Amino acid sequence: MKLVMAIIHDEDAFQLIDLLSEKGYSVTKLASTGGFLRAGNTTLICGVDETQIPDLIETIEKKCKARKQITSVNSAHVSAGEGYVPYPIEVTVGGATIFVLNVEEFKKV
Ligand code: 2BA
Repeated sequence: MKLVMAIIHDEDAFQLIDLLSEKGYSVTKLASTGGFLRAGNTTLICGVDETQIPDLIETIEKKCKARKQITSVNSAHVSAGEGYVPYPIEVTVGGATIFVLNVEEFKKV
């Protein structure tokens, strides 16, 4: 058995969960926060048989779009005595960041 963790955009979450449920996958949605943007995102966890991994990843790819987001970083201007001056940068987020982990044991009691 494998555990798939997919970090996705909040806006893609419910459409993807609907499609995964239609296909018979069990899925858990966690509210998460990206360390870089400090913005909310969604982490889905899904325990599946190894043979289901290609279909699961294809389904995630189908529903999760890449998006451009603007964030600000601080630039030091110490010599000018101005402290830190924030300036905007554009980053591409997603479609999805996917981890596939081995599951040692799976039980429902
Ligand atoms: P965030 O950490 O908020 O990152 C959002 C986007 O910012 C990233 O998109 C990437 O384009 C950019 N980014 C992240 N760290 C950066 C850095 N140190 N310098 C410059 N740009 C940086 P994605 O790569 O698509 O990641 C989307 C979200 O997936 C991340 O949100 C994070 O929550 C998660 N993630 C991505 N890679 C991960 C990893 N290796 N381990 C754990 N979580 C990860």
